[in-house]
Amino acid sequence: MNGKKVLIVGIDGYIGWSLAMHLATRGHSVAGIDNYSRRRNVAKVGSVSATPIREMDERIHVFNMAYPDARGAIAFKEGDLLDYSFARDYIKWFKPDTIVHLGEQPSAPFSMVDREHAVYTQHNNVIGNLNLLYAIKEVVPDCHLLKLGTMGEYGYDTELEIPEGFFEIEYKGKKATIPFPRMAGSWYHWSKVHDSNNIMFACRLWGLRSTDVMQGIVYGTRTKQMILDELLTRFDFDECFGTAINRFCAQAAIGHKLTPYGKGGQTRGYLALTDSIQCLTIATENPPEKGEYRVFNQLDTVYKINDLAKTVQQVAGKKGMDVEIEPVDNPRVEKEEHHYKVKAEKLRNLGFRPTRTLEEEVDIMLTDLMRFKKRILAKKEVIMPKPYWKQVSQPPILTR
Ligand code: USQ
Repeated sequence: MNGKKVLIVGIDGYIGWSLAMHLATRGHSVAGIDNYSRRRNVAKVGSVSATPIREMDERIHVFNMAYPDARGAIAFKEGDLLDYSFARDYIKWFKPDTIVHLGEQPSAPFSMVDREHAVYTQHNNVIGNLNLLYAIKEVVPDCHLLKLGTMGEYGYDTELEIPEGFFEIEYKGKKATIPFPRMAGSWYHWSKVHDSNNIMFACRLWGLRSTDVMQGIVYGTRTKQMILDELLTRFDFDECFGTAINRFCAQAAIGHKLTPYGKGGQTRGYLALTDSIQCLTIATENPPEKGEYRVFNQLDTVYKINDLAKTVQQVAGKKGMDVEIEPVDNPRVEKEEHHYKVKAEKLRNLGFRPTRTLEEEVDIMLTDLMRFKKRILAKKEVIMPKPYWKQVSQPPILTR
């Protein structure tokens, strides 16, 4: 396999660092940028990564020692996509074949705190992505933009099976293939919809090539490259930046009751961190044609929140941990029971095979998190949710 030059925007994040190590050990040359906003925003909500994480230069140093064959394969520069000349000049210097864009504010609850958080999220995400599109057009027009979107762009309020981006309809006797409707449920999720529209337009306008990844919720503490604690990726468990399974495992590790919100019938697609990295690697190594805008639905299995809580409880029980489940009032405006069916074939057709079961991964996570119990306990007040969404919004009334 010929090594590619891959620029990772958001290399300091949960997926960014995991992907950088994986690509580097597969013979790719990786450069990353990050503005460290994830670290700052998690600190702003009073939390910290459960896994202790080093500064990027130190992480790269430890990686070079641990993987001598890939020594020097990861470069890093601190900087912000909102600074256009920084982004353009770095891309001009590195000349990537692929840019993996993971550098966005990723939390739905954080975007719902108040007007400032909503504006920050959409400005950061939409303008950052637009800058990237312009930089690609100006400097590396053949480069593949692999952009992290979210399954949440489609929303969770449709009886239809969700296709991969586009679907065929018949309307007033005529057939057409059009983008599947987007019905996002937070300012954050809408920022991803706006990105998708902008990317689709840029591909049409300038002939760029892009893969827009509609990813489900990722869980896990590690990938196989994380052979030393110094190489672990971050792991969030607070209300804003921690996601469902990760939060339940952190809660179990400290003996906190698991917190399904409301009726717990919320249904989402999930995949393990190691499988997310597998999918992003497959997309990197199988780029789209010039001018092509393609959409991948990236998930392994669909679960209801209550079933996830029960699974974590059962796996913890087998490890001798006594874990209770206590539903809490739902802080969000969302459906608590709904139909959910998704098509996710394109990545499987390119070779994606999920590598482990939910139970196996939860077992690994609990073992890891027990070692960092003190760090989670020290911040346990960030676990219970606050009713931001309902203070500022009413359940949506749609005129049909
Ligand atoms: N939930 C609980 N209890 C908890 C935490 C969450 O019941 O303690 C519920 C939420 O109410 C929601 C579901 O679990 O119904 C998922 O919430 P989440 O926080 O795990 O995920 P979400 O807010 O949807 O966002 C996360 C990532 C985001 C990514 C998205 C993928 O933060 O970056 O885009 O997952 S997806 O959900 O498929 O859109």
